Amino acid sequence: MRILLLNPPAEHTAREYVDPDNPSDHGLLETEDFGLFPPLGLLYILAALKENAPEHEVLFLDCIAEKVGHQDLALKILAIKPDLVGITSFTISMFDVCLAARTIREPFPQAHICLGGHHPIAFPFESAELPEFDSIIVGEGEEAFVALTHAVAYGADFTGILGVYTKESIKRQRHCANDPRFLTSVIVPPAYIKNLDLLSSPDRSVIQHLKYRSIVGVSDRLATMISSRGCPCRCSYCDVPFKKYRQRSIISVTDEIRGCLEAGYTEVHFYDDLFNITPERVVAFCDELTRRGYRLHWDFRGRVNNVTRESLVRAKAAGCRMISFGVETGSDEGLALLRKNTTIDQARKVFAWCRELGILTIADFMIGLPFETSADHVRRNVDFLLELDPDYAQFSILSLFPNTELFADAARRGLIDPERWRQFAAAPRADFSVDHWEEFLSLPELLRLQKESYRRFYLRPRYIWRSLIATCSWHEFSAKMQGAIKLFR
Ligand code: B12
Ligand code: SF4
Repeated sequence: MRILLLNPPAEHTAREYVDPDNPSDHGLLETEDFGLFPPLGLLYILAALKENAPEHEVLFLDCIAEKVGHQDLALKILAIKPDLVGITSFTISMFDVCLAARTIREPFPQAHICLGGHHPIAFPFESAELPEFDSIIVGEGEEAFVALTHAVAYGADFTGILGVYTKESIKRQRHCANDPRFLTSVIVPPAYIKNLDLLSSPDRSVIQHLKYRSIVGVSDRLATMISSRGCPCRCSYCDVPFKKYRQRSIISVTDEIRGCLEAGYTEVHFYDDLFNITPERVVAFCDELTRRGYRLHWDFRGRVNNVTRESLVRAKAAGCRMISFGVETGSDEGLALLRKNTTIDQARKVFAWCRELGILTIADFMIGLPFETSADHVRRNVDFLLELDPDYAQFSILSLFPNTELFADAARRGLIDPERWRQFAAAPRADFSVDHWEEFLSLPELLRLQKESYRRFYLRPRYIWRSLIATCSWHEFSAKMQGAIKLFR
C-alpha cells in the first residue's frame, strides 16, 4: 500500500482573536509569527510504520513547511496515489483538514482516510461523524495507526483496535467521564503508549531539507523533542491533564539527542508540557548530557515551583539556553484561582536565578482572566511581569478551550455557548473564532490591552539596548527585527 502522512495546508485556520469591530485585526502576534515547527506526532507515526509495517511505502508531506496550498495538494495527490492517508489536526485547523480530505477523496474514492491529532482527542464524537473520514484515531497514533494499516491492507475489521473509531463503532464505546471539566458525561477510551521508551525516535530524515525555526531560537537547525507526555497538574485553563502523564528514561532522551547531533541539528526545543517535573530529573538529564560530552543549545517549558538554584546551575553547564515559564498572572490570589499551584515569590526567585546564571527566560502571561475586573486590574498584573523583567514575554488573551475547567465554568454561567464549539466540530467553518472570558472586558478591549502590554514590555529603551547587545546570531537578529517592526506599527 501507499500510505501518506499529511500535515494539511493552513489557509483557513480559525482565529484565536478576532476583533468584532475590526475583523482583520487578529492581535499583535499570530501563530505563524512564533516560527515554523515540525509536526512531531506525524514523525513518530512515520518511524513506527517504517519499523512495524516495512512492507508498505510511506510518504510524508508537511504542506505548511513545504508551502503547499490546497490547489498544489490536489496535483501532488494525483502523483502520490495513496491507498491510506493519515491526517493530523488541530481543532482550529479543521476547515483545512476537511478540505484536504475532500481533495484526496475526489480522485481516490477508495482510499482510506484517517483523522488523527488534537481534534479527535478533544472532540471524538463530532470527529467520528465527519463524512470526510473513514476512521478517526483518538489518542496517540504510533500503535493504533500501525494496527489500522495492517487491517486496511488485509481488508480486516479495524473497529476493535483501541483508539480507532468509526461513526458506528464509537456509539458502542461510551464511558462515563464523571469529571466536571467535561460538559459531556461520556468519553471514549483513547490509545495511549504505556512505555514511551519502546517507541522509535521521530523519523527526521524526511524533514532534513526543511528549515524549521522559532522566533526565540538561534538557528534554523532546530529539532523539537518530547521527554514526557501529558501533565499531572490541574491548571483550570488547560486541557493537558486530560492526558496521562508518562516519562521517557533519560537514556532514551539523550540517545535521541545523539541522533539529532549526528544529523546536524545544533538546537533542541523540548515541547514537554512540563519538563521540570522535579529538579532531580533535570539534574539527571544534565549529568547525562555532560557525561556524554554533547554540545548543543536546548530549552524547555516548565513551572517555577519545581526549580532549585542547583538544577539551574547544572542546566546552564549542560547547554540550557532558555526556559519558558508559565507565570500567567501577577498575584497569588489569581494563581490560586487558576489552580496553578505556584506563587509570585517563586517566580521572582527563579527569574532572578536565571538572570544571574545567564539562562534566557520567557514569561508566558495571560490577560482577560475571570478575576480581572477592569483594565487597571490587567495593568497591575502586567506590572508584575515588568518587575520580573524576563528576556521575552508572551501575552495571551485567555482562550477558552473545551475540556478545561474554565470553559465548563463559562458555559455553566452562560458566558459562552458550548454548542458553538460542537457545531464547529461537527461542521468546521473557516470563520470560526475562539471564545474568551468577556464578563468584564470585551475582546476589543482585551486586544487593546494585549497590544499595550507588548509595547510596555518590548519598547522599554533599557530592554531594547540589552537585547541588541545580547543578540548572538543573524537568525536571532532578524527575528527580533521582525518582531520590533510589528510592535512599532
Ligand atoms: C508544540 C505545540 C505547538 C507548536 C507547534 C505545533 C506543531 N507543529 O506541532 C506551536 C507553537 C506552533 C503551537 C501552536 C498552537 N497550539 Co499548540 N501545542 C504544542 C504542544 C505543546 C506539543 C505538541 C507536540 O508536538 N506534542 C508531541 C507529539 C508527539 O504529540 P502529538 O502532537 O499529540 O501527536 C500524537 C497524537 O496527537 C497523535 N497524532 C497526531 N497526529 C496524528 C495523525 C494521525 C493520522 C494519527 C493517527 C494520530 C496522530 O499521535 C501522535 C503521536 O502519539 C501541544 C500540547 C501537547 N502536549 O500536545 C499544544 C497543543 C497541540 N496546541 C494547542 C493549541 C490550542 C495551539 C494554538 C491554537 C495556540 C495556543 N493557544 O496554544 C496554536 C495553533 C497552531 C495552528 N495550527 O495554527 C492545543 C490543541 C488543542 C486542539 N484541540 O486543537 C494543545 C493540545 C495544547 C492545549 N492543551 O491547549 N502549538
Ligand atoms: S498549564 Fe502547564 S502545568 Fe498547567 S496543567 Fe497545563 S501543561 Fe500542566
